[in-house]
Amino acid sequence: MIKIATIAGSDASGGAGLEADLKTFEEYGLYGMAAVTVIAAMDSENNWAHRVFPLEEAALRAQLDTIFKGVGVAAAKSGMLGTFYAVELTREYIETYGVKNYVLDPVMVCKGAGEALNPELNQVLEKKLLPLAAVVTPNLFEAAQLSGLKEISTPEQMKAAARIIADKGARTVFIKGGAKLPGTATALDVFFDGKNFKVLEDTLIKTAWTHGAGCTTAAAIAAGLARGLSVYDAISLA
Ligand code: PXL
Repeated sequence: MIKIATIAGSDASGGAGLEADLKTFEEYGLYGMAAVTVIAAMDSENNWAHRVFPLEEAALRAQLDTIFKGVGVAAAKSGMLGTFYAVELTREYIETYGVKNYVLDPVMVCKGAGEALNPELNQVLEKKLLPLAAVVTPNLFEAAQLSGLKEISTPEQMKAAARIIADKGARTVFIKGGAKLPGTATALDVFFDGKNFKVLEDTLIKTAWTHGAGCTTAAAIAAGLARGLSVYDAISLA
């Protein structure tokens, strides 16, 4: 079977994180593996705010060793990393094992949280992981963080951000506007491979059930790459 791994947080609710990734890998008929970086849960005593419990460094390294040294992968994705050592270990394993099909989901915020999880950590992620990424999949908030642009509220601004992020090293940038672009009548995302832009538009589905949409999208892109699709086809199918 074709093998694929996620380096991500566990979301006890099953909607996002590695649970969403593994379900997505299964839909693509792949053999999925997971290295847990943090355990995320929602606090019933505090308006269901997210609580994040990082795993210790040795536990993460042991999992990465099992996956990359022991089994091997056709593709990998990373999601919520949560600590500086998780960023550094991800860099080390993706680089050491020459993983070309690496999708970086630069998780910086959870839906409803509103604020960046940790700005310093985001800078390290940008420096160490962007240059290794076959595809990086920021939402509008993450695209603003990665590009340094203050506001991204039009397709033109999405394109400007994509160009800046590509210049920082990612081979392909896929910015998810989704339903978030102000005044949008469609779900609108922007693809940029360093040369060509493509705007992907589809019907906007009005729903509150969007928890984990970003994780699922990035997992589906990685799964498409593992199956041998071109980057554009993997993104478009995702
Ligand atoms: O959707 C972002 C996200 C990623 N990873 C984990 C999460 C969440 C949001 O809840 O819990 C583990």
